[in-house]
Amino acid sequence: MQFRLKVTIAAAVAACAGAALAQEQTVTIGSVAPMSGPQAHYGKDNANGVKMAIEDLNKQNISIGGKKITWAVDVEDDAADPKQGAAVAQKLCDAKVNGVVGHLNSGTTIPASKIYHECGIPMVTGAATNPDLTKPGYKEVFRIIANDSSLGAGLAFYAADALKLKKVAIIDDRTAYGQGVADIFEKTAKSKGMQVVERQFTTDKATDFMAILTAIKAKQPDAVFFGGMDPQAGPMLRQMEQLGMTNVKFFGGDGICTVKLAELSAGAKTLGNVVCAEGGTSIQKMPGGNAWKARYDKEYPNQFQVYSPYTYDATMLLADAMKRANSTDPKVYLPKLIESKYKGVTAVIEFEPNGELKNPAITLSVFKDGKKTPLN
Ligand code: ABU
Repeated sequence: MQFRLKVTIAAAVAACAGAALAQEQTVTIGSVAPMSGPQAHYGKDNANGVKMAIEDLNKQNISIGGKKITWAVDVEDDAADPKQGAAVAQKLCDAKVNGVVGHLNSGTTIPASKIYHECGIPMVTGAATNPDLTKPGYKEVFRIIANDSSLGAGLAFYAADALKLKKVAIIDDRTAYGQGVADIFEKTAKSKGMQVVERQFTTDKATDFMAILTAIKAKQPDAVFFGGMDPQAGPMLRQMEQLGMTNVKFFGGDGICTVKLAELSAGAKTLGNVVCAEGGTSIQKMPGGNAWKARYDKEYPNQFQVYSPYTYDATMLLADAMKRANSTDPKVYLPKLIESKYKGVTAVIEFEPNGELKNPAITLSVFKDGKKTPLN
C-alpha cells in the first residue's frame, strides 16, 4: 500500500513537472554576419544589437500561445563569404530557428534569402542594401533600412547639387553591394550632368590601391566614389594622401559610414574629405536613440559601428509579430510581419508589399576632427 502511494506521488510530481515544462518554450533567433576576418567589427556590432534585444525581451516575461518564452540567440559567422553564408542559412533552417536577423553583406544575404524562403523562416536584414534582395518577392524577406537606390542616388544628388562637383572617378570592390551602389551612383551622377572620368575595380580583400589611384589621379577628378567597406576605404584614404590627392572628395555608402573608418584611415587628412550615406536617420535623431546608444556603449564599450540599432529593432520586430500571432511558429507569425507597425528605436517600421521599409530616410555624414558627424 505504502509502495503504491509512493508511485502515485512520484507520478503526480512527474506529471506536474511535465506540465510546467510544456508551458515553457525557448525561441531562438539566428544572428548572421561576418564575425571573423576584416569585417568582424561590423558583425560584432550587429550581434550586439540582437543580444541587447534578447536581454530586453527576457526581462519582459513574455508568454505566447500560453507558454512562457525564453528568448535565445544563435550567433553565426558567414565571414562575408557568399558560400559560407549559404551554408549558415542551411544550418539555421535545419536547426529550425524561429527567425533570422541578417545577413550583413548583400553578397551573402541575397543567396541566403532563397534558402530561408525555401525553409519558410523569416529573415530581417538591417544592413544588406542591394535592391536585388527584395526583387524575387520572397514573403520571408524583409529589410528595415534604406536600400542602395536611395544611398547611391542621394550621394550623387549631394555631389552635383550641393557641392557642384563636375568630375568623378568610381571604384568598386566587385561585391553585390559595392558594385550595385557604385552603379546607382554612376547612373545618377551622369543624369545630373557629372562626368565619370574613370571606373576602377578592386576586391573586398585588397589593401593596396596605389595603381588604381594613380590612374585616377591622372584624370583629375573632383571626387572619388568608392563602393565597398571600411577595411578598403581606410587604406584607400591613406594612399590618397600619400599620392597628394588631398583636395579630392571621397564618397561612399553605409559600408564606409562607420566609426571604425577613422581608425582605419590612421590619421590621414583625407578622412576630412569623406561624405558617406547611411540608411535611416542619425542615431541622435532617432526616437530614443541617444538613450539606446548610452545603454549600448555601457554594455559593449567601443564596439558601436552603424547597424546595431537596426539589428535590435529587427529582433524586436520578429518578437512583435510572434506576439500578435500568438505563435512562435514561422508559418503562423509570418503573415503578421508584413502587417507590422512597430515603433522601434530606428523608426516606425512598416513594410511595402515586397518587404522593403516604407518611407526610408537617409543620412549623410562627414568626419569632423576624426568624428563621424551627420549633415542632416
Ligand atoms: N550596406 C552596406 C554593407 C552591407 C551590404 O549591403 O553588403
